[in-house]
Amino acid sequence: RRLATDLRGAIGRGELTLHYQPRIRLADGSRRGAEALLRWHHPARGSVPPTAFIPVAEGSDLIVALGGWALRRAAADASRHPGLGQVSVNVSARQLAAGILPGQVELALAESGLAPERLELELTESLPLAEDAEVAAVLGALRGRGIGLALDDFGTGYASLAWLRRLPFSTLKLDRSLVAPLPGQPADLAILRAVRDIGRAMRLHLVAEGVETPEQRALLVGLGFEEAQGFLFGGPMPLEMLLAGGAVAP
Ligand code: G
Ligand code: G
Ligand code: NA
Repeated sequence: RRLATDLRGAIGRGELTLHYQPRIRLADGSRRGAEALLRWHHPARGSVPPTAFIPVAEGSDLIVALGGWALRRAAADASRHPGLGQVSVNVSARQLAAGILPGQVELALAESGLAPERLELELTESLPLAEDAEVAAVLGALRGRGIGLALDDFGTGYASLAWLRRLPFSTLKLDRSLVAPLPGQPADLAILRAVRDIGRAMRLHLVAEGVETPEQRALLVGLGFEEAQGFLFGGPMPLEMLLAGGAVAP
């Protein structure tokens, strides 16, 4: 059977879960929040990695249903556990294009009673929406509600400066390909400094992704970065593990 066919029924059969990756403050290693990441356990296929099923879902409106489920689940988890901090949920451009995102967000907030400030939406430029004035209006309204908006995968070539300029982001997440070369060459540090300056000038939260070593952490602190995610602090993990302290920085 096709993966897409199985995935279509996965929500109803309760096969999806969320894992959470801690997002920490570099200054003291305290947890500021967590990114929700979908996990799919199929009875016969076993654990299907998101890199296998997200692209399949993105190929159709299936991602809209998955995204809606993730929003409701994450809001419910965050509402039940204030210690989770701000919860960041990945949003597909398709959810925006379908005009469904505002309703999904309002449903998740209303059902859970979560304060809008505790929700952040992560967007990556996977579809060419930047020209769409309607998208800017929808995102502006969400920001106006107090919901955070993060531009994800910044520096990969998909998440562009034009998007950053046009849309009301509150957070910039540096793709891990910018962090991986560290300590690296002078050029690698120059790029990070430039991104830092853009983030500061636009008053954005800057999050460095993919931090794996204490040396990388020290360099990022020295450059003035304030927040990070990465295996050094903890990978994606079940909620109970995160709440039990799996998030504490070394
Ligand atoms: O956890 P990692 O292997 O966990 O996730 C791989 C990729 O899958 C992430 O980079 C992310 O872009 C995507 N992903 C995970 N969860 C979601 C989700 O709820 N919605 C969308 N659109 N993408 C997700
Ligand atoms: O782009 P996004 O943040 O949605 O990607 C999440 C993915 O990144 C997940 O698959 C997660 O497992 C992976 N990831 C998280 N931290 C690290 C890290 O420090 N190093 C590497 N190589 N991957 C990471
Ligand atoms: Na993300």
